[in-house]
Amino acid sequence: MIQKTYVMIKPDAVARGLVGRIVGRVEAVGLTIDRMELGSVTLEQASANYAEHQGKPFYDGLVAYITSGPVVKMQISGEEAVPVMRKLMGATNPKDAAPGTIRGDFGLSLDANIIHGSDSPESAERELSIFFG
Ligand code: IDP
Ligand code: MG
Repeated sequence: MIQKTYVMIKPDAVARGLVGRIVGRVEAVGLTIDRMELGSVTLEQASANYAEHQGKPFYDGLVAYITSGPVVKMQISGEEAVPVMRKLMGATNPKDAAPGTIRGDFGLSLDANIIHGSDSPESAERELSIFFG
């Protein structure tokens, strides 16, 4: 089934000059970039995107980090785009992410883990509206 997903290259990856290599991997698996924008994340967008994590010990740090510098926001579509993107990203903690995945190859730590991707078609719809209206 053709799906849409929200993908965001996080501030550490933009600062480290990894945007081109990450976008190249998305294109290489045949997904389509419908929309792509460099910009910052507002506090409102960060708290809406990470609402499920409110109250957890890492929440404040996560919001501070994602609003700390420019990110690349993308709408990506294609066959099974949500799980395909999650597989391409790798496990949340770069230490557990397999080599060949984006987090496995570029991630430095659990908080600076390079990339965000929606975890379901329902999350994708919610996140795309948070970031693209
Ligand atoms: P996901 O990004 O793979 O979907 P989530 O569990 O939804 O992972 O967590 C959202 C983000 O919060 C992660 O990408 C990571 O940057 C951060 N995070 C998750 N768990 C922890 C933690 O235990 N400590 C610090 N940061 C965390
Ligand atoms: Mg998540």
